[in-house]
Amino acid sequence: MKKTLTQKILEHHLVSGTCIPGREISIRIDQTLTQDATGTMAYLQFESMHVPRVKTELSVSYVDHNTVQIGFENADDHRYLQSVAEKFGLYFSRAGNGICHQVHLERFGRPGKTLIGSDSHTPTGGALGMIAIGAGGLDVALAMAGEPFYLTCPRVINIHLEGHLQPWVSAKDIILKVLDLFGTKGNVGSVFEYGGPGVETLSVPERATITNMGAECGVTTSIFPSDAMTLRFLKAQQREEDWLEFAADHGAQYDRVVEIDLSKLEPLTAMPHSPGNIARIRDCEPVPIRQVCLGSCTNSSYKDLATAAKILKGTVAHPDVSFIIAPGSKQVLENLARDGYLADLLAAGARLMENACGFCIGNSQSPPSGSASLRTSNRNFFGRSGTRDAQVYLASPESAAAAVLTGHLTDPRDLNLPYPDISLPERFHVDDRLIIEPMDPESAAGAPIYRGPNIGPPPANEPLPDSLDGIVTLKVGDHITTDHIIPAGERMKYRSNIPKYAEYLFEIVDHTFFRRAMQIKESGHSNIIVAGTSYGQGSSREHAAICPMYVGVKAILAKSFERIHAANLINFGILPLTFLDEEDYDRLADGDRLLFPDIRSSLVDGDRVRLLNDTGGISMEVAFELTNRQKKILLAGGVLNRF
Ligand code: MIC
Ligand code: SF4
Repeated sequence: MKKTLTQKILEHHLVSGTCIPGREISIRIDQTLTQDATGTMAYLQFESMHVPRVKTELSVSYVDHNTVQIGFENADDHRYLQSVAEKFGLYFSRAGNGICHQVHLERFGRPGKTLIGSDSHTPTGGALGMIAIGAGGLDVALAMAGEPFYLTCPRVINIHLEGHLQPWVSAKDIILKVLDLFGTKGNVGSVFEYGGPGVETLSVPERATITNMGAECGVTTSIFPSDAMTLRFLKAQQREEDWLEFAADHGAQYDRVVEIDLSKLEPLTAMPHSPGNIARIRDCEPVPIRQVCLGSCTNSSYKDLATAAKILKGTVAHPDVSFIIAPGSKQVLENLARDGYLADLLAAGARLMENACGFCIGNSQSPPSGSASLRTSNRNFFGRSGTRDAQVYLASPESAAAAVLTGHLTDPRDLNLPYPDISLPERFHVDDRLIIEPMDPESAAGAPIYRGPNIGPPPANEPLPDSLDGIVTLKVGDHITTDHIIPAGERMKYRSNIPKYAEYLFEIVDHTFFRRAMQIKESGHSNIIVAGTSYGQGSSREHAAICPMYVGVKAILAKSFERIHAANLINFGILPLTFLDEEDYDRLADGDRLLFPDIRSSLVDGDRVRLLNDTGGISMEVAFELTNRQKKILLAGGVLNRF
């Protein structure tokens, strides 16, 4: 049988199950990555598994999210992470070396391998022809302990690229077009596999912009074939020995084929407040832009920044625009500096940030109140920038440079400048001295682990009780993102301190949530959250499950869930329940008392459970969409209990 690239890699790594779309399978994981904001918890969980050394081919711990050090918390976390990496056999990428996805692409990713990472943009690695999936930290900890990774065998959608991009249109516009076609929901359980003659016109970093933002569509991952372009990239990284040709068989069957003619694309933007809210820049109002941010883990490669540098050479940013740059890695920054592009950017007024997540996660550089910010990053959710009433637009580096010059949303073709052709270096200047290698097993045995006061214990849960007596602590609508559930930004330094971090649960939705939830818990009731569609979209942040668990949330009743978040809820023993009849959502209100008389036995025996709304005097049936393995985890009160 002719196979897709996805099938080939999955089947090669299959541990259990059959690769039939919709069925649960488990696969062997070759590589893992973590970043500091999810990593501390992942390693605390790994430690509690008592495995002396990681069992993967390669595991890397990155520090890129919480790099601003006001107070001791982040510094404590970094020190803990470094000591854990050295001891348990991981590579450690120090703060300053760059953002996990960009660095992993440059230095570690390999065609044909499997990678899971505790960050939702891990699929960036798919640009190298690997299966790279975002997961919760606990799943990554299990993979490091040698356990397989469970997923729903995906449907494979072929995105067939024809033609080639016109000047001023770039990779960002391709993925914005994909977002326009597929939207941000309804794609759970699919993989986007790119093919067609347009593929060979795209370099690996351009492919990475596309695979990175596939996460915004909610797909399991995105993947490109490994071809001559991949070899070229690996050669430039001085690691051509890692290359392997990998492609789908001719005539492979896809669940769906969607064609995009690259020659017809135009500069696009994702308007506030969703990456799926796509328009042609030409059709938009010329909104005044007060801030332009170039970089993050999307569009932060050498070519992205060099292109902007060439457009801006000899000019200076519009007086109303604050122009921020955050290169994806130290390698990008060093090469830009060596080739003169950095000087051009600085001369144009660029404010150089660390090679870290920074502005993307609202950790710094929040825009002025009520203003619009144009960013090349991947998310523009409400409140994420750190300024609640800011409007964030997402666009390409070309469009970003245009806004730097004009001070408003501008189609870069209207600049009437020659299009800057950037030739990529044959070989990048590569210096890996900010990556610390693991210790040899003998020295590692006696090596200490540093635990400053910000490092708490991993949180614990009890097994599922026979019945639940709960209160609806909060009822929310559709598209609740993990940014709504537990904010990042300045709160993120409490990632390794759950009791403190939990105080900020649902802060931007209802700041009284934490107090109410704790009162309900203390009164002996469970907390229950009622939600609309796509609950938990947006990130792999398992704190969006751990913190609710800590305050006593036992179930979420929603119209639908996002993949990574549903897996995280199960991992931490919170029941993800879906309405059988969506109209039942309207029959529940804040403060209602809900009784699930036989929750444990219903879970053991079937796919449904009856609940009584004691306040409204009605009852209804809701569904578990769970495998037997997931049921066992829930009965135990989470994966750690079961492990
Ligand atoms: C994000 O982009 O929202 C993050 C911060 O990278 C998250 C991970 C986290 O919250 O630590 C993600 O995308 O998974
Ligand atoms: Fe970091 Fe932003 Fe990328 Fe998340 S999306 S990994 S916060 S740069």
